[in-house]
Amino acid sequence: MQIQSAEFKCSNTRTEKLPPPVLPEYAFIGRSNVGKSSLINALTAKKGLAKTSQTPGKTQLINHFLINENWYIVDLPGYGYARVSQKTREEWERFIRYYLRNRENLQCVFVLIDSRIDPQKADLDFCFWLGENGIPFVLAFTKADKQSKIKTTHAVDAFKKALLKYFEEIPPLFVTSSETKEGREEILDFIDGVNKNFNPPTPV
Ligand SMILES: Nc1nc2c(ncn2[C@@H]2O[C@H](COP(=O)(O)OP(=O)(O)OP(=O)(O)O)[C@@H](O)[C@H]2O)c(=O)[nH]1
Ligand SMILES: [Mg+2]
Repeated sequence: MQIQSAEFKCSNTRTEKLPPPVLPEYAFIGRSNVGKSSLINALTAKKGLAKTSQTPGKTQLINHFLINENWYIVDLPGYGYARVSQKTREEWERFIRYYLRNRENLQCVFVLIDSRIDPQKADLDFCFWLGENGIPFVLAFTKADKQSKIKTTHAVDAFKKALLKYFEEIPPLFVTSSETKEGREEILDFIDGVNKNFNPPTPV
């Protein structure tokens, strides 16, 4: 898929104010600083589209980006960010989980995993929660440019192994780098395929 246009649409802290659910939507989520906003910028080839930062916890809202005027990417706040109050963290969590369970045009969640680290409980728990709730997801391993291919392969295999303790099948997975654009074409092709099967909700 070619990207013709990518524009910021809106930021929200309330699910009632989200855009009408008439276009296919893909949410990007993962631990703080994993590279969600950077991957969104790499996919859309628009550097400053989603705000990135070396300081974890940069994205604190649900941000909608309209791509090619016919689908949405959603940048979500990172989970497991320790430097906000317990109360704030719980509020984010509730809001994000509510959004993920109820958003009718949500086609698939991209769970981003840092390819440089061992399987983390927070990531596995989140995948299990998605599975339990029947929310389709894929995995995107980030920052692959920061280490050798063999190390990335080991990290991916370790994560798959951990998932297979609970799941019978491994969801589609992508190895990515926002620096080298590795994985970009594959992700865009995947989204293109899903978009083609999207049926907008019938108006009541
Ligand atoms: N080398 C390299 N650095 C990356 C890559 N992706 C992200 N980074 C860096 O990692 C840091 C965090 O990236 P963000 O995209 O802001 O991460 P995020 O997941 O959106 O973070 P929060 O919004 O705070 O949860 C930034 O310094 C990025 O430049 C990558 O693929 N390769
Ligand atoms: Mg971010």
